[in-house]
Amino acid sequence: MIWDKTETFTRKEIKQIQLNRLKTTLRRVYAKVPFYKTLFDKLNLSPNITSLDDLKKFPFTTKEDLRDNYPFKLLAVDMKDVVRLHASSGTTGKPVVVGYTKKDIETWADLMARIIIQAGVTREDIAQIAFSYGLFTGGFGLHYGLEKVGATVTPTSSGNTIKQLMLMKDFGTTVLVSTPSYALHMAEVAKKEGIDIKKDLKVRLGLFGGEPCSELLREEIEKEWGMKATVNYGLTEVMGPGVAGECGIGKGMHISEDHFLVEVIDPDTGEVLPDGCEGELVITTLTKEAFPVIRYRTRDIVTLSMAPCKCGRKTARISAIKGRTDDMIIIRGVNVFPSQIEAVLKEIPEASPHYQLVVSQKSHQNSLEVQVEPSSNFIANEYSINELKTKIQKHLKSVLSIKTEVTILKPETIKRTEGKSKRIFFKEVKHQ
Ligand code: DLL
Repeated sequence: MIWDKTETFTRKEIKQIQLNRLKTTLRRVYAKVPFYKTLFDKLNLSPNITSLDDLKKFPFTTKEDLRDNYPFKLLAVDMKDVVRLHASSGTTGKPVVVGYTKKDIETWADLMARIIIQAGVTREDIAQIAFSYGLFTGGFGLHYGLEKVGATVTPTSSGNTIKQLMLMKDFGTTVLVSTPSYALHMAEVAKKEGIDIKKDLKVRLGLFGGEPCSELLREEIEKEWGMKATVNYGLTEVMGPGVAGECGIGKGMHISEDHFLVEVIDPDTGEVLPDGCEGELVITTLTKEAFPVIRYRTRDIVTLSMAPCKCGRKTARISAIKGRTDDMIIIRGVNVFPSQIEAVLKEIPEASPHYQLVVSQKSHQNSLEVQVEPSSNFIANEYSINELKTKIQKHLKSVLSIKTEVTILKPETIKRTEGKSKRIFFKEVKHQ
């Protein structure tokens, strides 16, 4: 089912809507947000554009710009029209604060409904939302969309896993909403509690997001839960969840292009790349009232495809997020993304999706240690552990062209999380 007919519009029709909305957005930010007025004036840019191509002339907005204007300086409406504030999950310093008008919240619900419907949710479903409800946008965003499509919502929020499982059983939950890593953690806890999730629970579908979901993680979740796992994407700065999501038929995540204009750029030069090239996703909001952003650099690495999908939608699709530009680690001159490590681990049946990366700086050079737990059916002894270590090391070398340390950890050594998982750790090593 398709929620909104604009999802099936031709490229020409989509572009026309984008152009009209972009013209309005640029004029609005110029008139209402001093940050953009100053920036455009400095660069001698008129907000009155004539084609979508003109957007390329405009500067990017970065996370630093958002932080510098903390908390409310980028709002394009009066505070009395702001009905909600959310903030991004920055671990250090001030967070990025975003505002929503009443209409923004309605748009959010509608865009979430598109994603929820395309993932396969119906009015018959009982959906448990195990995202936190708070400054994080995950809980509220999914909540609005699920209610809008008429599903029954259980807003359990994150944490208290045993209770989550009890409610799932008692309520007959059919849809799980969480980060993919939390879904896997729930499956582990269920096993310990003697719950057979495939038999005792009715969960048939997962809506996962907020962090990368590698194919290894997806397969493991689907195997453990006996469910279909779908992924959706978004970020606080442009709305929260609801930017893009999978339809379960074609590859990649459909973007609501009538609300978000996307570009893919070379993160080093800022040059706009042709479709199909890997680069950083840049988003311009086209309908946000309270907090519009122009050419926002997401730091997420994707490829973009304009090919129509078998599901009937003609909107552009982004690939799974390959990584973030700020998650990229450089090991002896080679760029390494966690997703590359995950792709290697997926090829090795004895490895589990539970891994972390430890980067140490030795003799002015970074070295990388991949710590990984074995899969649940792995029989550990000195010989098998060494063999697995060598196997992973060899695979990594062939993909990354660098030598890595590999450590096979005991099961359940890596900290499980109820929200987003942290994969990369830095270790200071004194220079010898
Ligand atoms: O994570 C919004 C969200 C909540 C999306 C729930 C989907 C579901 P932030 O906390 O601002 O917002 O974090 C945004 O998380 O730039 C990506 O790096 C990452 N991210 C979000 N969804 C995905 C995904 C929410 N499906 C940042 N795959 C983004 C990979 C994702 N990374």
